[in-house]
Amino acid sequence: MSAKCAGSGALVFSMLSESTSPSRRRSKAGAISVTTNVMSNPQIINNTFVDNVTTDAGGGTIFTDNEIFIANNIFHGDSRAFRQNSGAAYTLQDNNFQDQTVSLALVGGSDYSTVADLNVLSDASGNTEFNEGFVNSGGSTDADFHLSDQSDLIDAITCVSAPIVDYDDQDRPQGASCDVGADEWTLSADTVFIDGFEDGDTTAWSDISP
Ligand SMILES: [Ca+2]
Ligand SMILES: [Ca+2]
Repeated sequence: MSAKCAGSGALVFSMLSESTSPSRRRSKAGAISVTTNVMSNPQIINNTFVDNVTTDAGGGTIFTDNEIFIANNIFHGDSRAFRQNSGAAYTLQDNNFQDQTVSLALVGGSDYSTVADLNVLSDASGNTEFNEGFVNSGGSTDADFHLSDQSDLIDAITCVSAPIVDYDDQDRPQGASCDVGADEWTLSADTVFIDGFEDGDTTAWSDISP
């Protein structure tokens, strides 16, 4: 799991509206654009979005003119994760935000830059700003956006809205509850020591004899 998208078009969720220039629409939506009357209440649940920047100052990773339900997602490194347009009804629930360069969300014409401010809105709740603890959030060739055992997002949410399998086709939940994002964390089958000792990682071990 290492796909990243800079600029438009990781996934275009709907047809572009005839009244909106396609190029302008793509510049406003880093990943998903939802236009009016395309479908009833689309749901964006348990995804991991990384570096879906927009080229338009009024854009967001998700840009919507339509009612939308957004829950349990990771938004990392975007310019702005969510843009509500035209007063569209929305739900922002149990999403995690990190490293947005403009704001977390533009709602009702106002930018919200912290989850403390965002969660005051009646249609936003449980959103967090934890460190995701990705396996490797580095360069595009070696990035791995699975959760590591150090992630604060493991077992962080309920499973009420969550899909029953994760990105890896593993059952969800693993452990006590569901994880935020596309990956449900689990120990790999060949893991013996959680600190990676059997793979040669001795950093967690002391070389001082008792
Ligand atoms: Ca879990
Ligand atoms: Ca998994």
